[in-house]
Amino acid sequence: NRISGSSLIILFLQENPFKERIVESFSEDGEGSLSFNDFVDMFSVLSEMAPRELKAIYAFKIYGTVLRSDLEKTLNKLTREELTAEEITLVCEKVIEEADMDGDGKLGFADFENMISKAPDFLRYFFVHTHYCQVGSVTGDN
Ligand SMILES: [Ca+2]
Repeated sequence: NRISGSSLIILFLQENPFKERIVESFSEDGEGSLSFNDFVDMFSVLSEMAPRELKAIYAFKIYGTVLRSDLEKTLNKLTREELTAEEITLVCEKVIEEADMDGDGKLGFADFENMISKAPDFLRYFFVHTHYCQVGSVTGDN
């Protein structure tokens, strides 16, 4: 019962709090309209097979520099408040602790690259987590 790539992307765009920025990042005309080629690019970045560097480039395009408060807000939205405030704080602390190479307390491009090389699933989590939530298999996936 595999969901096709295009319906995955549509689900993802419907649910993702960053959808406008995501669409803008992939839109070649920069105005948020997606050509067929933009759509193909988007799917290849979202796929598990995408090179890490490409994922890092797009992650940084989409999310920009990430502060801990951004992470907390995103996690809250993505998990639909399934996690307690303490759990969210813990997860965010851990993410920053592990990923923040230069120790400035926020995540920049180098930190994204670092995160993705250490945990290739990290980005997948941000990209498709909402989808997995919908089909209820987020915990059963590991
Ligand atoms: Ca940093």
